[in-house]
Amino acid sequence: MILVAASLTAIGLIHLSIGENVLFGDQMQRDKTAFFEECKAIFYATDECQKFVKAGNTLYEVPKLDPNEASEDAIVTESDMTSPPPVMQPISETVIIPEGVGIPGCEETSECYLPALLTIGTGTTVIWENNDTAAHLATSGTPEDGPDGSFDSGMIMAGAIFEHEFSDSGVFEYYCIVHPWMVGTVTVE
Ligand SMILES: [Cu+2]
Repeated sequence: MILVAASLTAIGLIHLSIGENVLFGDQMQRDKTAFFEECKAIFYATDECQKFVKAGNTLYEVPKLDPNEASEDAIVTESDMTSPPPVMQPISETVIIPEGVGIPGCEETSECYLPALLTIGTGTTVIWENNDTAAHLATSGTPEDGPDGSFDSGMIMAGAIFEHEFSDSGVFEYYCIVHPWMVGTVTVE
């Protein structure tokens, strides 16, 4: 509710400032036109009126507003429209399979995969990196119910990696088929 109110206020302020700038620019133009009419009435006799009879100006031409005087809002809007869209960077997260997890014990502290609980956004690629001397897997599912088919690394050899990109949100449990005490969860938001 507060956020909505704040953004409504912000929109209101933006409208106000745009409105004022338009009025301000309009007023400037009116002033210049009035000044030109005064000069015309006295046949450009004063020094201030001489700018209307300089070379390049016709007698009936009102000098245009200097582009440098254009409001900052207009400049910002223009550059926003012409700037290229942001480039999406590939996002990845690494899960380490630590040394020694082929022997039970790591499950007591939930350290068979590091981190065992990983939360990512959709489109993120998770890289399992096997730092152990034995081969391991990262297979979606649970030791109790078996593989669920979302992803399966197959054997990740010592020193090798397995990558999987998570396109859909959800909670993905996984485990190591040959060392079923090794469990982890990827939560995709
Ligand atoms: Cu294993």
